[in-house]
Amino acid sequence: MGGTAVARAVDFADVQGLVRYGHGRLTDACYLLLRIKEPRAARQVIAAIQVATAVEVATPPSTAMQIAFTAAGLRAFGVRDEIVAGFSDEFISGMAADASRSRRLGDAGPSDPSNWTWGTGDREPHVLLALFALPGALESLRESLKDADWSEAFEEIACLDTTDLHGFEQFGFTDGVSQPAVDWGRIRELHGDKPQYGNTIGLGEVLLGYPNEYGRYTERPLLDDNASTRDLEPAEDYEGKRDVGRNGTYLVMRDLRQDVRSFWQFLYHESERLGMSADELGAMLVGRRRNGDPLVPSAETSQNAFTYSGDPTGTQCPFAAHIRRTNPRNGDFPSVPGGVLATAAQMLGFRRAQFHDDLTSSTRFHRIIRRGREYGPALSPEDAQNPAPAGDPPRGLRFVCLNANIERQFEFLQNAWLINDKFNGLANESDPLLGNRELPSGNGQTDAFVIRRNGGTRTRMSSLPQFVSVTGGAYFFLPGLRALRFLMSAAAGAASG
Ligand code: N7H
Repeated sequence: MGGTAVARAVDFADVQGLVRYGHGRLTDACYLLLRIKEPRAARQVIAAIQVATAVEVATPPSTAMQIAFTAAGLRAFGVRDEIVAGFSDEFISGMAADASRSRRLGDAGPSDPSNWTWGTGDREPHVLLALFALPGALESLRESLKDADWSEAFEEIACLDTTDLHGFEQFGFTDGVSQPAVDWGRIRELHGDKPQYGNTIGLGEVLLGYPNEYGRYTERPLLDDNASTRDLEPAEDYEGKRDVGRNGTYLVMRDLRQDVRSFWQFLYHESERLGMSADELGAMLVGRRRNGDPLVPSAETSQNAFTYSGDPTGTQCPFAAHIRRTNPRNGDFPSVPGGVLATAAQMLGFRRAQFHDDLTSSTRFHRIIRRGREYGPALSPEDAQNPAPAGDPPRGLRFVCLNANIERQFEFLQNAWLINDKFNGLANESDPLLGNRELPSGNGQTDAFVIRRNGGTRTRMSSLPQFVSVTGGAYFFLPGLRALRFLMSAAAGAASG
């Protein structure tokens, strides 16, 4: 560190709106995936785009646009290698370019990148332009972009449409209940070594250029302070450096196709065998009922004020349930038996396992902000009983999440919590919604789901079908507005680093 860090307040005018707001009112949305044909024309188009900021306004706008770039996209714009090299390794190598990363993400079998409709080879996007609008206003927003320079600037790989399912996702469950609260005011003390569970995360878990939950600054490109970099914000942690990352975040996008018919057909069939309703069994797979209520008691005023500490045996909410995997909540549970060393081992993920322990590590280091949207026509559980007609349209989730450290947040969650068949001391179970049904090596099944009941009885289901497959994906950098202008300027190609 080149000096003492001086904390500065967040300039919301420099943060893209999507980080602070999900644009929920703007129910119509689409994602344009673009490749650059001509960098000069592309820069001009982007300079004319009014990127929505995180500033709170009295009258919310009727449309919003956000922009993000892959590492290949930054290079295609001519951004110098030294600058691109300052971003994280995962971002630079991309989601699908490396077989070992694909294996870690579980992108195998039907989800293998070779089957994706976008995200690899010449279908790897350079630019993501996310458009949001009030009902009926999306088409004119799209058209407004397409002036003479547009077709010179870009090749459009895909326009990913979305569907407003009024707060539900395609399997029929309430969506968007739990999000971490971001410490925008920077009032929280950040200590990597103190176990604590809470829903608030440090700003540096989302935005680059601020301290994260370890109290450290995440790596990002820092440039010498000179005339060409003067418009960038100064780095807080290095005197004399300007910060390309400040107020930016990584945006992870995964196109997830959901087989709603096989999901409900499985639930109806199995629930009858087990003497419960399909809704009850579905709630066990998710960890919440369809109305969003969690399976463990929560405060009356909130569907999100709970931990799993009152359910150490997984009899209320199965250990493998989707929301218990994706946010185990007890990871920081302060009273790990065995004192300080055992607590530290627990936090680091070394402590082997009683059933009720979170085998993993501290939850607060692995939170993400979810900003996805559904696509395809809705299908009710009743209609899902019918076989698919010819030409049944695809449906699913355009999963989007924001985080400052892709490896420690999204990738950890996907690998250690979602697809890991030993999560929480389980065996042969992966995430019941999203997990693959066999190990990436092909040597073993991960298609089980176990329900534990009071008194120690267990009901084991096997042969869970694969309900979700990946059809595309990429890692993007969603810059702050100053950094956006800088990256699009000639200076990013010529400035000294
Ligand atoms: Fe998940 N689903 O419909 O069942 N998810 N998710 N997810 N998910 C959540 O809180 C779903 C996916 C998380 O804090 C709910 O919004 C489906 C990926 C996290 O308690 C429901 C797909 C990843 C949470 C679903 C899908 C995550 C969460 C409960 C794919 C990360 C918050 C409602 C098609 C890599 C957990 C809510 C918490 C909640 C569903 C994907 C993560 C209903 C269908 C890929 C962190």
